[in-house]
Amino acid sequence: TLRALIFDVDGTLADTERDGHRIAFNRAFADAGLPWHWDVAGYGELLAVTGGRERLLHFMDAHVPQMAQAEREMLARRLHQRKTDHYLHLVEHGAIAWRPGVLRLIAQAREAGVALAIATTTTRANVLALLKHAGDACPAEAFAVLGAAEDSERKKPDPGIYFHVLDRLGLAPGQCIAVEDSQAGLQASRATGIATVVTVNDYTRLQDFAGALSVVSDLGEPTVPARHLQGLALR
Ligand code: XBP
Ligand code: MG
Repeated sequence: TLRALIFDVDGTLADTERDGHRIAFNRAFADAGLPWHWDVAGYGELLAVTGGRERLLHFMDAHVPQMAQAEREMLARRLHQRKTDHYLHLVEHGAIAWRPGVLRLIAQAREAGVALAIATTTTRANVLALLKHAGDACPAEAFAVLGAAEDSERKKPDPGIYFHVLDRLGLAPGQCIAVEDSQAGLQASRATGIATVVTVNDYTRLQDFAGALSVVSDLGEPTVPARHLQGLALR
């Protein structure tokens, strides 16, 4: 039986990348007087590298190859901190839209006594800010486990964060369903054996989702009375 739903954050709970992380990176670059600008399409390619700081280092490898390694890492850390400040500001000011159906599914799971968890590559502070902005619809306390960047040495597609969350839930993979939006996320969850629903977005819809339980355009809204849907989704 289903005991827990484990949600990815970026791209799954909310469309955080294009209007959130990307903008925040660009603001951090501008603050530092750097001529870098990540446009919407280019950022899609950079998303192949998971982790904001890692993504930035990857970009810097190509754009400032002459910079010494230690200096490059220091600059990346500084820019990423600044980027996080900007991201938190954007979230707090409502720049980020929650994806369709997410809050409904969360409410249904809570009603049905199915535990909720988070398994993300981004930081705990970013997740808490996002949840805080959702207000009563999705309080942080609704999640039995909140697994974030701080909880796994490696980022997705490494399954570390999912192993951490399973361990903290005290559940087996077969008792959970994961919800992810990307190939890297799916690879991470599948490596632990958790059945995974993929809810695609503009950045991920052409990726390879072999092994997914199902691939959907979004988590949608019920077109039948909620009581029927609840039986279907959570049996
Ligand atoms: C997606 C990511 C994150 C974000 C940026 O995370 O790869 O790194 O793009 O956030 P998710 P940070 O697992 O939630 O899909 O800058 O905090 O890394
Ligand atoms: Mg994601």
